Amino acid sequence: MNNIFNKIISTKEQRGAVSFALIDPDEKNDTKIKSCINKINNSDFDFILIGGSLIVDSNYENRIELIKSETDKSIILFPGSSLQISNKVNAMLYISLLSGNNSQYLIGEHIQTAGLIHSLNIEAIPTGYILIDGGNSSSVSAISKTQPLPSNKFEIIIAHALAGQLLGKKMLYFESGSGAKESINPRLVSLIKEKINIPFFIGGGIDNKYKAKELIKAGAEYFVIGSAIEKNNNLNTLIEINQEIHGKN
Ligand code: 1GP
Repeated sequence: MNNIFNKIISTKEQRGAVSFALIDPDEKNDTKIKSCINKINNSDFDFILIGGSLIVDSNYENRIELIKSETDKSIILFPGSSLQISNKVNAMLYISLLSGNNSQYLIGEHIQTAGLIHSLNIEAIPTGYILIDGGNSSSVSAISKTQPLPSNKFEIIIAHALAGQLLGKKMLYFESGSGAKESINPRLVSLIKEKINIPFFIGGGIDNKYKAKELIKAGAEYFVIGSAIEKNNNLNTLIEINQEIHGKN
């Protein structure tokens, strides 16, 4: 059962690079969900990721339903915890937080829900998640009670990535945190490309075409864009970011 994983890879082969629009199914976004999906549908994103740090109320699953009803893009869960597991999606990132050494997010949450995921028959994509300092404090760090890796310690970051690859993860995710001041350094992206041979997401703070361009030049192929979608009146920015990602400039 690798339908969505295969679709991600074949999208990369067809389009050069792949963009993932991240929506936080959070109460604060209730008034915005429709306009966010509208922008996502009209700016050439390839997939939708749904996830956030918290579940704040009982409407979480309803919001997933709403997102599904407003788009024909495949929807992938990017869960902040095992409480967010749902079978209303096409697949989920089975995320293991490799940085920070908190066993709860490395393996604990996974054990609690492995039986559930198995019985719901959800496609789970094993993903090693590596949090890197983005210049400001992040929700991931606060919730997981872990420190991000220093952004200038490339060797340490690569060691985490290699460990993830050796452990058999299908993908890696280099995260600077939602709304990061500094997104992943393009020089780090080039080094990851040199050392790692599994596909990897980059996310956090990618909010304009210039950042996307630098990251594309460095060899990034799987982009996650969240906060930029939530801002008002920015359809053009999203179109421009996707033009860079999909080589239309
Ligand atoms: C957060 O990497 C994602 O988990 C996206 O970050 O919200 O800054 O785009 P932004």
